[in-house]
Amino acid sequence: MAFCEALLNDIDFYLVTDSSLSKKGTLSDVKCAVAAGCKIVQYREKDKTTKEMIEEAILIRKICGDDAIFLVNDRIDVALAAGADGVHIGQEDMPIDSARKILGENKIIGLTVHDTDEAIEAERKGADYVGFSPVFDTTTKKDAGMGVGPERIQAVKTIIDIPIVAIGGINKNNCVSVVENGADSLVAISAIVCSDDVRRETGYFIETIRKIKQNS
Ligand code: 3NM
Repeated sequence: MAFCEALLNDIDFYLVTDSSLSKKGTLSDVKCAVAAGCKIVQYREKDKTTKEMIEEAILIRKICGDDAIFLVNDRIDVALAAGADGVHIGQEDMPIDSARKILGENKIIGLTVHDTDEAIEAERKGADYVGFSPVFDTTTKKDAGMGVGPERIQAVKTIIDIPIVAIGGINKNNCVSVVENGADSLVAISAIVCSDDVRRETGYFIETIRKIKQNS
């Protein structure tokens, strides 16, 4: 957990996998992103069996090694079976206190929040970071709802101390506004996994985010 704590406070770009959109496959995407310096990877898989997920998650665990935090979306069973560093859960998934009981104190739990009330509650219940969503309109998650705009991140930033990871419709054209409004890190699924060169695109996001943070 020590390495996770250090990394969690120092993340720029956050990779979330999506095999349904990926051009070169999830394992290739993870390898390229980690090679580019991505420090956190979330395995998000909706189309595979539990067995397939565990097999793939074990491979991702190996790729991440000690270079990147490895989290599993929603599936605590898969996270434990693969030796992941934690999970990312949504408001409709297992409640955070139940997830904590199963995972123990040493694992990371990230929770998706949509407003300041949910963010306060997430921190109070022991989330290690929040995913704030959806910042912009997205077609990647059909039920995400309409984007609320990057300015909303500011309000969340002022009331919680844990890191904020922004998600939803983020791309190269709008990522600057997301960081300028207070996001510690951001996810861009389609902008990364649909590209021909995941390593190059990941590097672009990391460099852009770092520059803004250095100048702020
Ligand atoms: N969760 P893209 S939006 C996985 O609003 C996910 O909670 C969201 O994909 C939420 O970067 C989303 O391609 C998809 O817009 C984000």
